[in-house]
Amino acid sequence: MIKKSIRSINTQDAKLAMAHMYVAFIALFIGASAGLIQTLERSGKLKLPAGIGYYQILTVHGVILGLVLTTFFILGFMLASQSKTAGKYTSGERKFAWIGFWMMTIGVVITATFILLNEASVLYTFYAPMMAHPGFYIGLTLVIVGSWFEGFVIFKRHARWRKENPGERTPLLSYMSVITMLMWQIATLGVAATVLIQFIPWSLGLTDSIDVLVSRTLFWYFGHPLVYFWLLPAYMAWYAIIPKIIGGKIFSDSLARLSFILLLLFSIPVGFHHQLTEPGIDPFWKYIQVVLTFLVVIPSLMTAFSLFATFEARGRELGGKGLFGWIKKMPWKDARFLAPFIGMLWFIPGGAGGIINASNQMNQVIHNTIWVTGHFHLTAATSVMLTFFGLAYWLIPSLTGRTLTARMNKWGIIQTIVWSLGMAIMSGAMHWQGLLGGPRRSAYSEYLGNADTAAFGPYQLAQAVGGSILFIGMIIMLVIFVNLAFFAPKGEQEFPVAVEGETSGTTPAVLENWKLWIGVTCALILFAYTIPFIDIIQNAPPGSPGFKLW
Ligand code: HAS
Repeated sequence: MIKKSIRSINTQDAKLAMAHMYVAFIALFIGASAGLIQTLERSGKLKLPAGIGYYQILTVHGVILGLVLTTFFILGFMLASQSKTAGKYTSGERKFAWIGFWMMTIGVVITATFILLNEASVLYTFYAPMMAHPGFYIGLTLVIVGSWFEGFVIFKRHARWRKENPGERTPLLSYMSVITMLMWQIATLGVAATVLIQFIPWSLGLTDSIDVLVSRTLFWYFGHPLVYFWLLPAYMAWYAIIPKIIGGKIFSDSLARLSFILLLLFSIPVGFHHQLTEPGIDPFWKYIQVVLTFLVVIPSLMTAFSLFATFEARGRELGGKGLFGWIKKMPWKDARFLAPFIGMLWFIPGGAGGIINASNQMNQVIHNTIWVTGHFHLTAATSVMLTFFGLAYWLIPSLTGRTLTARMNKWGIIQTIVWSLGMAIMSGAMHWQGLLGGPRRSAYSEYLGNADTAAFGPYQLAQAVGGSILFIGMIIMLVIFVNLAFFAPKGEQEFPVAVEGETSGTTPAVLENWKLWIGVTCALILFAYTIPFIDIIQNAPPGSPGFKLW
């Protein structure tokens, strides 16, 4: 008998979420292929043909993976989660989300075109005084404005749920989506300001100089919350989905909400920790932002505590004995669990590396070295990406009305192992080479013939080996994606959403007081940025004429 295809959420909403997934996985293919080319080029194993430059490939890699894959996957996942837990969107809301989706997609095409034409090889941070073609900035603006449209849909759906269910606790995944998008909307104001007020007029020739420090400060005002924008959806999965997959319950709904509130408060006023070595910013304000950075570590430690509690409680329920007996009771053969769990494990060294980065004195050692590249390949490209892959194993079939077969589950396990192995080799070598002073973002990384730096050879080679293994991991992931989207047997795949444990207590209503939390977020931002920003503008050196790439 042919099984019927049953989608786990409203069909129209599922199509909307899937549209995001298609773009995300095409981006994975393009971006990860650029990553392989880069490691081979850096290690001297490949000479790029046809005048293609190292920085061009690096820009493709950073923009397509860091900005496109993440944003599309995250929005698709959040729309699906909200539709599942708060209920379907109205046709008006859905239309608004589609407008956002198309704006983002057109923006990506415009940006990618100028990168491919080698007129925007400015990397994903597009630091002035490097100047790209105006099309690059215009495309990025469209991506951001499109994402705002989708953010407003998420806010609207949440508000509608509250109106429809007065006095009730809101669905956790919808609440978390609102916080993630609030953080994103507030943070992207910084990048929108620098692009609209500084970069676009400058690249169009309307102004003849740019204030470099203002542009970098506005970028990093956005850049740190950007990395939490990647992390928070992984935390959504860790808090609210993984407990269901292991057959357990959420340790505490209030703790989960509180940690998201703290991430909202502290992830924005910390951008200076990316600028610790930069002149022109008063050290006092760098110190204040480093203190705030250490505060943003707390919700991650709360998350680790909560996850341990969930795993241990479930493991003991299943008969696990002793301090670590629960580990044996986890569903290791389920790719939906294994991939995110390995992601969590990698977040322990990844997070420790972040704490090192944030410590001023140690930052002087690692800043602008390939250690930093190692750090974000552990946090973003491993913890977050393995969680996203783990989500895809059930999310894609549940959106397309198909099922995850035992064979695809096995491939998911292989993918997790391959990805971890590749990343351990590549990121490990990056960390080590960084400690020895190996620079990041340099096309001249080989140092052939230089007695001191020729020692980097083995590390570069290890990165090429790790990068090649990761490329294989990416291909396996794409095969699984295509199978789950188009070929897996029709049927119904569970959309796992956990409920909280009986002992977790009631959730305080103050956690849903948006005026309060938005107010405190703005106050903290004003406190951390107002005086140093005025300082930067008042004491600005003459603007830079810039270096034109086109
Ligand atoms: Fe970072 C640079 C500081 C987290 C990404 N970071 C970057 C860049 C990126 C990035 C992309 O202070 C480069 C930007 C560029 O291009 O220049 N980072 C931190 C700190 C944290 C941190 C303090 N970063 C992340 C995350 C990222 C990310 C997350 C992406 C997703 N980072 C920095 C600093 C720099 C920086 C400086 C600038 C460096 C420079 O000079 O350029 C913290 O949020 C980390 C807190 C995390 C923890 C870990 C908690 C562990 C958990 C797992 C529990 C495991 C379980 C399983 C339960 C404290 C939650 C256990 C099971 C068993 C069996 C054991």
